[in-house]
Amino acid sequence: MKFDVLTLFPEMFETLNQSILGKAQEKNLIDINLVNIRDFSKDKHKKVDDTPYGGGAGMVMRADIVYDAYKSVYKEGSKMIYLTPQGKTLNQKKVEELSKEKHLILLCGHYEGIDQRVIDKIVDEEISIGDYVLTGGEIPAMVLIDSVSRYIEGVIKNDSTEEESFSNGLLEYPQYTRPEIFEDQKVPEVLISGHHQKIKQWRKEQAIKNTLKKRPDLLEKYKFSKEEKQILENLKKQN
Ligand code: 58G
Repeated sequence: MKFDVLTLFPEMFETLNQSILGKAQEKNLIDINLVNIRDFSKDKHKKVDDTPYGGGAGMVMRADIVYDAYKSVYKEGSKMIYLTPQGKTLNQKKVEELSKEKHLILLCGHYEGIDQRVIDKIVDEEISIGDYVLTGGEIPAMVLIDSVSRYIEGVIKNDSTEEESFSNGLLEYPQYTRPEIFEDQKVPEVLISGHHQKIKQWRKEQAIKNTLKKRPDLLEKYKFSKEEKQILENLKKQN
């Protein structure tokens, strides 16, 4: 998967060279290319923004400069995404969908945003990471790159994207590691038992219990198997 990021602040993306995404880049599983929009300014002061027509506070990024930056990376089949609070909220389903694209171009705005004419001309999809306003689209772009990269074959070990939260529609079961006793709390007995079938059953029960307690809204859409319905009924009786 190739990501081209159009931004005024490419240095902000250095954090993506760490940890799992750093490894994924070294292995060429993902390619993150940063394009500094300022490089496309023709102005001697490298200005990229101007005052809004009609008046008002702040500055707006110029359409022509953003368009030139876009043309430097666009190929047929590229998907162009603008990170904006006006976009559709990102969720795990959308993340999985985006992971099937070959080339994503991510447009990061700053100041009061970008001239609407270039957005209308080049953007395929507007995406938001939640209902709040940020100073720039860079952090949302990084959230998108991180979440999408986890679905690229080889980026994370094993097949853990399939079992985890939101992919199956439930929250995760709790995890434990050494020491076996921490501040008088023992690791649940079943996990040390070696009974794989029992462990599986217990984890499913914990996942449903967790979801019922913390995110009951998720259960409304969830398609329960017969076995899971039984678990849910038993949990409801216990409370
Ligand atoms: C209003 C305010 C419209 C994404 C700012 C456009 C981007 C939040 C998100 C903007 C963002 C999000 C300028 C700064 C976009 C531009 C950018 N804020 N919730 N801010 O994903």
